[in-house]
Amino acid sequence: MKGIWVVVALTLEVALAAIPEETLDWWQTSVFYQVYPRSFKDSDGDGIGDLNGIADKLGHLKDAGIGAVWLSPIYKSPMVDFGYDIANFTDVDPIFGTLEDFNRLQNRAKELGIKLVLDFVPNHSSNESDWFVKSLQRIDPYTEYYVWVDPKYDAEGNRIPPNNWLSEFGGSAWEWRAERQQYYLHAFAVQQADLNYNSPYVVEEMKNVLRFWLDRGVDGFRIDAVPYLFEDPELRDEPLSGKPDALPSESQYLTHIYTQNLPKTYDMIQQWRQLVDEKKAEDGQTRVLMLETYAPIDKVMAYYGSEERPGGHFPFNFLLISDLNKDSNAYAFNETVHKWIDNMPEGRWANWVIGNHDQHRVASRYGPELVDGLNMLAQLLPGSGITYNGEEIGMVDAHISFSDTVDPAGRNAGPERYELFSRDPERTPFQWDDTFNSGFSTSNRTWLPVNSNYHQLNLAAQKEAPVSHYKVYQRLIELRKQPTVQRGSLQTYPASEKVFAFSRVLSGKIPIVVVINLGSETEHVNLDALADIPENLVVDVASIYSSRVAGASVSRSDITLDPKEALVLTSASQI
Ligand SMILES: *[C@@H]1O[C@H](CO)[C@@H](O)[C@H](O)[C@H]1NC(C)=O
Ligand SMILES: *[C@@H]1O[C@H](CO)[C@@H](O)[C@H](O)[C@H]1NC(C)=O
Ligand SMILES: *[C@@H]1O[C@H](CO)[C@@H](O)[C@H](O)[C@H]1NC(C)=O
Ligand SMILES: *[C@@H]1O[C@H](CO)[C@@H](O)[C@H](O)[C@H]1NC(C)=O
Ligand SMILES: CC(=O)N[C@H]1CO[C@H](CO)[C@@H](O)[C@@H]1O
Ligand SMILES: [Ca+2]
Ligand SMILES: [Ca+2]
Repeated sequence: MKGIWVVVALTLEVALAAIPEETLDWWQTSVFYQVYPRSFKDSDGDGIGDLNGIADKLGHLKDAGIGAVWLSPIYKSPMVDFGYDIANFTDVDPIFGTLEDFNRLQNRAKELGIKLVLDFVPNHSSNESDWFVKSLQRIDPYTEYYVWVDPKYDAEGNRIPPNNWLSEFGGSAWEWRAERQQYYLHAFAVQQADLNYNSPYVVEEMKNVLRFWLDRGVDGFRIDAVPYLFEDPELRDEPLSGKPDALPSESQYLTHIYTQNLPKTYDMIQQWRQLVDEKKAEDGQTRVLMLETYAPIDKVMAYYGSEERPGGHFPFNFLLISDLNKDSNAYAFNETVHKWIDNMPEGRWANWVIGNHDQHRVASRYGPELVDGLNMLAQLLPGSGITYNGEEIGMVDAHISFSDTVDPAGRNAGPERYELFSRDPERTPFQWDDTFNSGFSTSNRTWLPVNSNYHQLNLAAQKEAPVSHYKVYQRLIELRKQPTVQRGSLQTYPASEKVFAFSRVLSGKIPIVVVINLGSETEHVNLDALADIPENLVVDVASIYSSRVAGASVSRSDITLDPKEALVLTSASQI
């Protein structure tokens, strides 16, 4: 008797209400697909991906069922940080093409019904930008465009930076410029000078950047490095983090209480939201704002804003990256899913990210056998699904030697420690087929090497194969159109230490259950604790090494799962 009560209480505790019936907007029902332009498709044989290449390959995204594309930066840039160092925010870099190419890409996307979202990188510009060059010379209104500060002097009278702040890419965040006899701030590379948001000119300039692209018809923005917008005006030293494995030159050596998530940042985001909402008021079409905010959960949630002053449509949910890995058990998965859902302000929309161009690939972090399971989580938990290019075919990190390393975060760390910081392994070219350079480029030298596993692992092969990561992915995207996935309630259930399950239930609709064996042993579990799930279930889609096929029967009360097996179960043979 007691046991039953425990189960019931637990079930009530973890069930989350269904979303009331209403018309969901495009950004809620779409999958967002991040294209890293340098690595997607090279159309002109210079070894670097470009806009015409993306336009050529939009058919793939349509085939996969993608509703929206987010392009990493395509703007004019010296490419020190591969486009995140922007010299002109309203022009396309010649490496990627021209504004006309951009128009063509946009028209092609419209034809296919795919929304186009751009990366907005507000924290810094390239030091090669016109703005910086004029600021260096104190030409107004550019004089205060950047965070310029007078030097300090040590006991021997040597000039030193104004405080201990560190760059994300290693070393002091301050760079001396003799021309101004001042230091400027750079939260990232020396060539990425932080813009000064205390200058009303900068605030207006960056709003004009948003207006420029909105007027050209983009469907929204993904905003880069949001926490870094403002810094402590008193320039106080940051405290030591005490992290044992961080070197004094490395960002993690400090706790970033004076350089990240300052209160003014939230206000700036709300102003940008107001700006995109004004555009929406013209034609009723939502322009989305997605925010990149690596931060503690309360600070992340605050970026949703309030009902009166909304912030982003959503801050990215990086918990499946930051809080879990291949060793996490089912209780940790349960906690992590709840960490987002339970902390999210009421009435807001969730999202699930499993990778991007800054993180080792999901297949490498969790092991290739769990890729389908992770895609099931990202696509079938409540909220928007996000996919980084290559995740749909289970691409893995490539090994890149130090001499081939081009990422400043890796180069700055040096040959001993570069593998801890380099983001090159997750940025290698997309693996289209088994022809030269995986069909990415005809060049003899691609900007990063193509992963040598491309002969086996490529999209064309996965389209041919009866069972593949790509086919699982396609089916998951199809399932997202079900009302149960769009609006159903969520109940999570760690069925054993190694088996994580969740259900999505909507009254009058077919329920969906996902069950994943995270472990390396066979597991026997029952899912009787899941409410409103019938005893007789059928497999809708299974992870690729599963011995089960679509349509196979499974009983709720007695399931045997192979190591790493992941299943989507429903109550009908077809939905
Ligand atoms: C950016 O590029 C556009 C188009 O080439 C040009 O009109 C504009 O003056 C440039 N802006 C800056 C700040 O260099
Ligand atoms: C930008 O920074 C790099 C690295 O410090 C330097 O070599 C270059 O001259 C700078 N460019 C300008 C215009 O200040
Ligand atoms: C799952 O997580 C929720 C939220 O933290 C918690 O209340 C519940 O007890 C967890 N379930 C189990 C079985 O650990
Ligand atoms: C690439 O290399 C091959 C073999 O080394 C050579 O035949 C070909 O001409 C090269 N192509 C280009 C564009 O350099
Ligand atoms: C995921 C992402 O876009 N990361 C970017 C955050 O911002 C820095 C600086 O602009 C880039 O280096 C990262 O790639
Ligand atoms: Ca090219
Ligand atoms: Ca800043």
